[in-house]
Amino acid sequence: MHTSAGNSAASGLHDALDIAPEVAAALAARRPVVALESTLISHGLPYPQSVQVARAAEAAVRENGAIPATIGINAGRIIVGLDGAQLVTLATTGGVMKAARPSLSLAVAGGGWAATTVSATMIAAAVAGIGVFATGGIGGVHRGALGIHGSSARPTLDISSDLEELARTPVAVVCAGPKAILDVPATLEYLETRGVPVVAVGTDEIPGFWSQKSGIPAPASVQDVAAAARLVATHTALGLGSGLLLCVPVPAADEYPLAEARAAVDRAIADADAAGIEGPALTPWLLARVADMTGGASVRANVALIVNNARFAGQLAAALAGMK
Ligand code: PSU
Ligand code: MN
Repeated sequence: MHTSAGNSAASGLHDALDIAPEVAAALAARRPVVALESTLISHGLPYPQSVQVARAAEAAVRENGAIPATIGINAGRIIVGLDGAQLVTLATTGGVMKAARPSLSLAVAGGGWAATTVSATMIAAAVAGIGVFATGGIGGVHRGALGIHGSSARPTLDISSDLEELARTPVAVVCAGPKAILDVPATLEYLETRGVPVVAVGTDEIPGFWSQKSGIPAPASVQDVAAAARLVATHTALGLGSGLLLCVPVPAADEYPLAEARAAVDRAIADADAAGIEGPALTPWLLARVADMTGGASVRANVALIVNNARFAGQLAAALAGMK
């Protein structure tokens, strides 16, 4: 429906999408589809793990009965359903832009390659008609965003646009919790204020991203994928307009232990403060620093949690399609 003036924004976005034929066919037939993001490929993980995880996440979605649609930007088009060669290009090309809501128009106008963060991926997924999306860990309130931290002399106010997007765009986002580099309690408070349900799956703690646990109670929990599907269907039926955050713990065998992760994060943040790293560069910088300090152990956990989230999202999309 692109007829009324009120839909002109969605219509403009829709006209910028190139939806892959397989994805378009699945959406037209109301078969399950899962959106996947591309910033974790281009900025979040080293090569070759970046390409491996992109492929493994798509395979996990398929194995659970849904069609994957990895989203990225090239030549002024928002591509919904990148092909294998495009995934490799995103992982191996220098200077790929990181596109979030504030930089989406810059990325489209720029004409080159850009990867989409959680916020930009949600925007494209919603306009394409995809209701389920899997990522690794969402962005959130950075430590030091709200007060003096480390060597920074002022609050940075660095709060990911992922949180605002969750408040305004109706997509169910599957993650392994907010990234452990963040102020997780402040991130949860922000999401509560902005009306976003945050729901842990099969646990009463917020999953700790690389670790199963965070030591922080979850605002709400569901037992399994069937209960998650009922909740997402209800949230959608109520028409509240917001997204919903489902937090699935990394499998026990693949986790990077919480105590070690905390120590590594504290050191990485001190290093980032000393080096003056800020803005969109901060999250990729911290992830890379922790990967170095842990000898790749954090990367192994990161890959595993992304694939596990894709698996869960595939099951969730399939369960939702079965309810219609
Ligand atoms: N999950 C990961 N690795 C990542 C990301 C998610 O396992 O790199 C990306 C997502 O694209 C998310 C972004 O939106 O990190 C957050 O960046 P920022 O803190 O600058 O908003
Ligand atoms: Mn930021």
